[in-house]
Amino acid sequence: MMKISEKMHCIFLFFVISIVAMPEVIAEEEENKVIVPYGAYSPVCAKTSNCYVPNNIVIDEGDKIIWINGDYAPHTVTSGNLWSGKDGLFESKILNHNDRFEFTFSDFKSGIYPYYCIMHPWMKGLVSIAEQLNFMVSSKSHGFR
Ligand SMILES: [Cu+2]
Repeated sequence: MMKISEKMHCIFLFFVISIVAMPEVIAEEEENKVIVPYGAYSPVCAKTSNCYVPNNIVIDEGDKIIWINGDYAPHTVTSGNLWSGKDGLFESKILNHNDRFEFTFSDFKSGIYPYYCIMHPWMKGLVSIAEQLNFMVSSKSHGFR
């Protein structure tokens, strides 16, 4: 049998371990991932805008996005749109099943960047780069005190 003080010691250790282990969990969750789901080879995914999930990923300037092809058909992540074509900002190679494409949005202005798959014209996604709000600057420029 453990003494009460030993039990308390175990509980205390458990909390310490949880706190120490937590930052890693948070870091994992902060990764920006877009999945090409199984079935994106079919135009059905376009009906619910689910050819890239999430369909519109919101990031900050300088963030990295990882696209993963969870489908069994090959796909691409190509910036631009079907009508005007590639805009050359970012482009993956052909991604086979489970292939990844990583891109870091350094030196991008805030705004909405469309992309598509060159092989499946119904596959469209958006990258939205959030505006970097600086409260001090914006309140000064609006004359607040
Ligand atoms: Cu595709």
